[in-house]
Amino acid sequence: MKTDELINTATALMAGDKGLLAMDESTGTCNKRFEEAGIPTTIEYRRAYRELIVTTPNFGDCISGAILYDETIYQSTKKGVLFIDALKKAGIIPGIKVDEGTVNMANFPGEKITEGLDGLRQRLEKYYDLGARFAKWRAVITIGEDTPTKANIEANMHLLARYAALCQENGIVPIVEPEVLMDGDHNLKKCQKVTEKALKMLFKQLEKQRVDLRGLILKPNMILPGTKSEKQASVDKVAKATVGTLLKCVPPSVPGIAFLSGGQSPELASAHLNAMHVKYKGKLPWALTFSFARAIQEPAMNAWKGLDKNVKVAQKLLYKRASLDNAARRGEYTPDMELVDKPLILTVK
Ligand code: 5MM
Repeated sequence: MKTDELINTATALMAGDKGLLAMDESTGTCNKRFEEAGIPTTIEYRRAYRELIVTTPNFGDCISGAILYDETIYQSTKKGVLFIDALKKAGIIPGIKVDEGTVNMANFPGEKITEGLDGLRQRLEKYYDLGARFAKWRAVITIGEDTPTKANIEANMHLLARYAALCQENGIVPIVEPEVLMDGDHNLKKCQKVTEKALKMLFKQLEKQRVDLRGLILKPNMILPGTKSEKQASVDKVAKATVGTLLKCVPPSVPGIAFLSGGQSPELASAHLNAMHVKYKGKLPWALTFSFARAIQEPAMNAWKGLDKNVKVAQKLLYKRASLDNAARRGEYTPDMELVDKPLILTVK
């Protein structure tokens, strides 16, 4: 195992106040977001949108790593620069989503299982040669009346651990993402209980598969009530429940935790991350940052609308969102920063 390389990559991904950008929407998800924003759902529009992202000026100030998707990793800017090279030039480590999405789990109605282990070793070798230094696999846990079942959690976490072992064999840092979905009317306690079960099972499976925790990053959900829950929780309560759960379940040898946003508004996702840092400054064994997709991209995608004339504004919005998340990681985010119109250069480098 290339232990030093894995540790160095994981450390670089967690550096300073930076975080990760998930830009790994599969074609179906990207098209769905485009439809909502009124953007044509063609391969060229997807390419142009990803070009807008990877050429955002000074994006490397705020973002340490960007997660690409198979379609995107082979694409280039109009000037012919491969996206992966544009990222590297900006000081951003390229990563790649390697799961092949979720399907219904046989015999377990309402539950999903992630596919993608077949041929993964060969795909990882190819992605490494292309320049990817980290990968991502997402498992989905659904809260319902009779779900999640133990069998679903166990099967998903086993797959995550097998994926992580293969990544490490190939010098690629695995991001393990067990996402407990926000869909439903469950309360915060239920989300906490399910997330705890999933994380405990995940680390059990990782140990069984002999995964080196020093060369891995966890991408969990925050602990939140379901989107349809009558009782929403305060920012402080979410921060406390989230960090409390992580402290219970995540060994200190894990170098970093990078949250997904899961459908929270960009503002709320920043506020939650910020509250965790304010409350637990200097008390956490791992780095705590963001790996958002929607909570970074949403304002920019809506402003772009698929038009060249909006590219600059969209890039400013991307930069602004990411730099606000940097501020959150420092525990310095305040909602009034949202009102500043121009992109914020908040980081003191
Ligand atoms: C970008 O969305 C990723 C999943 O895409 P597909 O469903 O199309 O495969 C997803 O894994 C994403 O990286 C994380 O969930 C974080 O995204 P959010 O929007 O929750 O921050």
